[in-house]
Amino acid sequence: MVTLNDLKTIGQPNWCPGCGNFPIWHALKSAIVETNLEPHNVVIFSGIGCSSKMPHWINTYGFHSIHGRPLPVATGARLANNNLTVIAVGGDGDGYGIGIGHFIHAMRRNINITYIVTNNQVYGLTTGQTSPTSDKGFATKSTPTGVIEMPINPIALAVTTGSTYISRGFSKEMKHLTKLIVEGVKHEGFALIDVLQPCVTFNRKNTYEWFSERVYKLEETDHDVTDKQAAFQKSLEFNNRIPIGLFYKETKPTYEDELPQIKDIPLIKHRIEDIDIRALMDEFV
Ligand SMILES: Cc1ncc(C[n+]2csc(CCOP(=O)(O)OP(=O)(O)O)c2C)c(N)n1
Ligand code: SF4
Repeated sequence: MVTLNDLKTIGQPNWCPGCGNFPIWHALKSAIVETNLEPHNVVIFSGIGCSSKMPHWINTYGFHSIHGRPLPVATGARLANNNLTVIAVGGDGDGYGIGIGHFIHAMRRNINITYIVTNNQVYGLTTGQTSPTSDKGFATKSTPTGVIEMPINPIALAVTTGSTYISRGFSKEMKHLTKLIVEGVKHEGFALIDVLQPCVTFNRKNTYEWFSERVYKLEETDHDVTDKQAAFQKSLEFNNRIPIGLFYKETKPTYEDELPQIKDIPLIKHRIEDIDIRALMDEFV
């Protein structure tokens, strides 16, 4: 049995005291323990940002990539060895800004990756600039008179671009978040877990208190997680009431399932001597 102790690293997180990344880190480790995933079969990919330092502090395999690129690197790993559990982590700037193209294409491919976005609605690591999910009017050092654009709605985007597991967690609800991650990891296909993650240093608007006054759990309503239209309707709620929990879930073949080359045997197990290329050579040479 895997324990939390097995996931301990020598270093400890250096996030600001009270940062919403701490409960996400704990929830991810608890989810690995709950699903009894052996650390050597798990790879956590990240981009660049405060939350992207996470792979350094969980004793699985990890890859701290470049800004906005955890998903393409994770996709490569998953295609090379689809026996691995592949998890990607990054901020809203990382995934919904510079990396948004990768986000959309990973969802429409339905590649089997769990993607946790620590959505603090600001750039934390670079000391507090506006992000793609900052609320309209939010004033930062990069937008001193307030953001003009409408924020990206990641849940709506996920519903319309084919993600087969779409959820939102909240840092203050760690057990609830753990359950979302457990289900996301077990899900066969692309799983999005967008997390409301207070940045206590650079976002003084979307605080723990601000979210606590607004969040409610979808599972405590009559929301039907198989109803795409209902999921889209719910995705539009982000004002006085903010839903958390599972918005949508669907079963369909993953990208890997549709590739006969790797469906049954992972690419890394193919032996070059087993591949007969004579017919191909005859055709082209
Ligand atoms: C190509 C590139 N552009 C810009 C940067 C500078 N940069 C580093 S982190 C970051 C944004 C961090 O915000 P977010 O992704 O939301 O993560 P957080 O720090 O809030 O967790 C930026 C713009 C970079 N490292 N690489
Ligand atoms: S700057 Fe914000 S996101 Fe980064 S560690 Fe501090 S509180 Fe967390």
